[in-house]
Amino acid sequence: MGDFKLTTVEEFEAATERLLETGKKVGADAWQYRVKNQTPHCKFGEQGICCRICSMGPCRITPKAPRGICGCDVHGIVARNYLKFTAGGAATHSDHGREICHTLYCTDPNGAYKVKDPEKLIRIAKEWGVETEGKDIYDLAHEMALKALEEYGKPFGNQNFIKRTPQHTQDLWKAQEVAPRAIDREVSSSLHMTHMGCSSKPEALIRQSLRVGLADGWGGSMAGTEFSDVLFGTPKPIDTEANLGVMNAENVNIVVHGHDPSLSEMVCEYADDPEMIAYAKEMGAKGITVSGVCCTSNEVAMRRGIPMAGNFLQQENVVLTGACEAIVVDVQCIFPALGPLSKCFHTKFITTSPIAQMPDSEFIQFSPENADENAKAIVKLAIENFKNRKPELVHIPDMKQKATVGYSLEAIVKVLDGVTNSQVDTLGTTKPLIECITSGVLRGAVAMVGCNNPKVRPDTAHIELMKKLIANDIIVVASGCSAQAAAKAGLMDKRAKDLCGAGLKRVCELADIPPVLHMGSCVDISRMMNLVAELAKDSGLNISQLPVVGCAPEWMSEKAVSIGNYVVATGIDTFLGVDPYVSGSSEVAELLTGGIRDWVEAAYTVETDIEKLVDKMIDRIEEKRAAIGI
Ligand code: BF8
Ligand code: SF4
Repeated sequence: MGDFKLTTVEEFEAATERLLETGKKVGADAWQYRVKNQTPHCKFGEQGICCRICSMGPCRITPKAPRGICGCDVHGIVARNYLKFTAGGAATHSDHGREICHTLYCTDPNGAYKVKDPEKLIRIAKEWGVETEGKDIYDLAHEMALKALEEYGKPFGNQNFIKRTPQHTQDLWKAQEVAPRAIDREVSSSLHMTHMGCSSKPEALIRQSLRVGLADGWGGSMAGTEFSDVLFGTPKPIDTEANLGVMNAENVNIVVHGHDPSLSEMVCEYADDPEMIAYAKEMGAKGITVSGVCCTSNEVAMRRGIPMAGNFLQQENVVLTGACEAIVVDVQCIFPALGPLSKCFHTKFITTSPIAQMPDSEFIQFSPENADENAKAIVKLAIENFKNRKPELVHIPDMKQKATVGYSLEAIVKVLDGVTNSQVDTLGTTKPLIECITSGVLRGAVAMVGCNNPKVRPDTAHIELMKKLIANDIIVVASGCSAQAAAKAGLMDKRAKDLCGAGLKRVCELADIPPVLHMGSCVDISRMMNLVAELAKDSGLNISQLPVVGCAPEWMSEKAVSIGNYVVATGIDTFLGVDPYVSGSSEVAELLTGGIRDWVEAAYTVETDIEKLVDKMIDRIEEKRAAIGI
């Protein structure tokens, strides 16, 4: 292994402690302090048994008060809260997808946004039955953008992308009435169902939770992923680095944070511009370093190799380095704390989206029409801020790992093609991967996704689970903050193959891949859905029969619950390390962990003990193998 060694969570924590010391000097607040003020949490909220959807309430359910004023029982209240939570997540992912479709509509051969992957655009157009022959690629892009936007409000029919699933899945969804219709309709119907005096039957509310989740996973998120690839290129394996040490004390540091690549792509573009680099030098810096936090970081890491400064609970740390000239954000998962925190330093906190406006920020509204000039203005602002640094506050932890990222479905199919000795021409199929699984070289796969959450020691669950899975010859595909946890630890370094069981190690060597594959941001969990759909079709199995499970051990957001619902509804058992506010209702908990299996052939497991969580996943994978006789 040479000098390769994983970075431990203890080392992450020591680095954070040192940064918090800097914070104390300037009177900065941090989530580590706020969490103490917020705990213990409200028990009613934790169990999901508080209802405040009408002004007769809030009603809280106790043994003495088993029903709200309207007569709703605890099961109705918990299920309603769960559906609202899911709808929030589905709306958020899908609105991101919508923005991408708008950007696609604004593509112009001479403009800021171009079509970088015309083949993919043509492939999706053919899939949707759109004539491509002899059409100018930009005309096609505009036509497809309109078609994609129609998916949000189509009056009839289901999401186009669900045709990618095996027929069995489509039949099941139809029979169970969970096939997703127009995206906006599913979100609206969910909010209609949860209005005062509508649904209070847990089965109906949970069924709609699956449906609105599917509108996200096979609708809005998938549009986000697919058309981002068309716009910015389909990711291919690329080398990068992860953790705070990617920031450079001698350079102007710009940190991009959020989710929508339309902004970050442009910022990266201008940060690379020789004119801007010369300007940075003029201002006393050696150059410009762009790094990222959260999913926008995943997007630009996958396509440009831009280094990842950290994940969700590390967002304050980038400012605490004292070396961040600008933290530029778009939407989602952005701490409002960044406003007051940046005021303690010289950092410019730049918000750019009308969707995410925050106090103590500079708002530079970003749109496809002004992308060029505003990205340039943002980069300039950061450069001009370099001189305002306080050298005595600058400390960047010397901590980073190498990572190979960029494993889109297309890339995975390509790299794994070299693994088996199959004589048939398997190019373009997942058959080599299936052979690895059926032969037992790989036992199965786990999709590790989701956030950090102070309820779990940050990153520990992600890293410990992955270590045990790969040691057991289970390949891991990761996205979102889970992927960044893996990268920070070193699990996306190809040398991590030495931590694998013999089978996975061999696959890593033959295919020249790390054991944990970075599949992108959270909307890119749609890539994982496409992967399992292809695996099922190529193997002749149902998705639910594949030895594959999903896991979100440190999740926190509404989006994560929406994801969980579409992953389960697609037929993949999903393991959660944090309870989704449903413990107050035995009926809802039972439905989610068991009853829905009768509808969609998969269900949730909630387990807060990490050791038990990983063992349960391995057991489930082995059960699935046994059931299909491999
Ligand atoms: O969409 S994993 S903390 S950054 S919600 Fe957010 Fe969670 Fe990170 Fe990306 Ni996903
Ligand atoms: Fe209370 Fe019913 Fe109103 Fe909810 S809908 S706040 S349970 S009266």
